[in-house]
Amino acid sequence: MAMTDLFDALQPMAELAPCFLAPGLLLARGFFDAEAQKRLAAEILAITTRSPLYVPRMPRSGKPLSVKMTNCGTLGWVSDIDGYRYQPRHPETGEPWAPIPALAMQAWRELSGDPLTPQACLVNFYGASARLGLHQDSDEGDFSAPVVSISLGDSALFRYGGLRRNDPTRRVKLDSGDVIVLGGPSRLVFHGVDRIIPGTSDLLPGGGRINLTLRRVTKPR
Ligand SMILES: O=C(O)CCC(=O)C(=O)O
Repeated sequence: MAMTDLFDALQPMAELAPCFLAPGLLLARGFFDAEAQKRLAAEILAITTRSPLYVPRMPRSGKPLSVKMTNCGTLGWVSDIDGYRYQPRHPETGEPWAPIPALAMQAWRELSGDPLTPQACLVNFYGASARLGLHQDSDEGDFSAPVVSISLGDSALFRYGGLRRNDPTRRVKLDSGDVIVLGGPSRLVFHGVDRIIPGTSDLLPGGGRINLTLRRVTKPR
């Protein structure tokens, strides 16, 4: 086989092989195939009928975020005028969160390297103009477990930097089915979503993007 043919044959595998964007920051492209994306998206949409998406607000100012949120798991992350926290019930309905879907748990098992199960799965919904500013995921009581972040629907421009807000940043496009893991030295890197690219996926009725972040919240006893 000529070198160029070999390169062409290996290219799709290379594109799908998980790769590190930085130490501890893993990108698993196409972790979920089209069928699994459909099943997971349908489960999340069903969860939003039980635990409706709501508009989170910034602590103190009460300014609304452009991303809508809900959760599944035993704990859910909420943000309102009183601050950021994890709680076992939906802030508007008062009901417990639904269990985390099995497919999301599969991503955690296969990619996190953590033997325990996540307690929280934050569900972010991005409409065409939503974005998420640069931040750290630091409200958990245990940073030994990574954050596993699943993308579904329209592609997003994901920005990541270092451990200080002013560290240089880079950008990577995340497509539906991609999974990112922030662990080890990258567990607390600043990251955010500059914007989504509307019309890049027909997975979600009406378009948009869903991101799921699985987290272990408390230290194991
Ligand atoms: O939507 C994303 O890809 C990132 C979500 C995120 O940064 C978060 O939920 O903390």
